Amino acid sequence: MQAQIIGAPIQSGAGQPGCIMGPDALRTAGLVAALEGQGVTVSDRGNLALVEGPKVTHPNPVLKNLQHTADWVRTLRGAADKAMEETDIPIFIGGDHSMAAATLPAAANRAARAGKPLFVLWLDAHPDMNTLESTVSGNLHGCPVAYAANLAPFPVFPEVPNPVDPTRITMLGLRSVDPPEAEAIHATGVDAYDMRAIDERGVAEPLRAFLERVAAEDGHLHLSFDVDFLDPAIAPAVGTTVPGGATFREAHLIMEMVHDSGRLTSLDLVELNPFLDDRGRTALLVTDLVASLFGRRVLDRPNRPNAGRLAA
Ligand code: Z70
Ligand code: MN
Ligand code: MN
Ligand code: MN
Repeated sequence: MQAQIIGAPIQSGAGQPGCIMGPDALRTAGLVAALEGQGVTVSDRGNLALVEGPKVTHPNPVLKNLQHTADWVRTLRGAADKAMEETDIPIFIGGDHSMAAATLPAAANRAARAGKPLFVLWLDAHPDMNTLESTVSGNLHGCPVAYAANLAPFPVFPEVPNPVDPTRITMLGLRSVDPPEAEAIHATGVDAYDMRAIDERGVAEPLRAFLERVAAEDGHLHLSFDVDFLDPAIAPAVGTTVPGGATFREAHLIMEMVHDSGRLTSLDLVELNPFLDDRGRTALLVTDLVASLFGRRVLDRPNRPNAGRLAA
């Protein structure tokens, strides 16, 4: 299996700086070795350089870094559409979650070309379903799902020829949802599990049902992993920590189950803010999760590439 790594050092969609360092922190933590350790042939394409695009404006004055983020989304969209053509599994390392405004449409384009439905597994404390009108913070990383699913006009971003079907999105880990986002989840039929649902049902049951749907429809599967899905006690390197997140064991189990499904076709690793990390432990944890996602099993753990490095 081949994978490309595409670094997207974009931080203008988040509320505070630091995600610009995310791709390099993931490489420093051993991401390439973790993948190669699972037999993946990796081509690391380095970090993208921003290409400035057409001038964009929007009447909502609360929107932050609109031009810069729109330029990044356009730049990454081009690279993502290309990577989707070139490799089995593009791995987009960020960078804040506004990246998904490029990677989701690119994944949907590839699925459409293949004549398959696209499924999205969204692991995040947040649904990121605000529109350019509904956002209160003005941070564009809170908007990519609404854009990619074409829930509202986003004239500042490129056209979305193949909108993501909201009923084929499963969200796990939600615990910070704005009222318009909750409304959008219900109105569109996104399959969403907040932490209460996970406490009551665990992650395995809803995830198994989702993966069975993907298999039954012979779909593509894009996994978008926001580091704030994890509990801040184990993953402190995120700009907005939300208590009560996924545990180490829940996260690894999800990765193992997705691996075993054999369905993964593209991946985002987003919102890592190394400026806020503690001796690299969050970057190392994400790298470790990626190893599970690509097939490392519990009994292989003594051989894991990052065992005992940096983190105590
Ligand atoms: C809130 C907003 C958000 C992080 C996504 C939060 C958005 N719904 N924050 N990821 N870290 O600002 O729209
Ligand atoms: Mn997010
Ligand atoms: Mn989030
Ligand atoms: Mn494998």
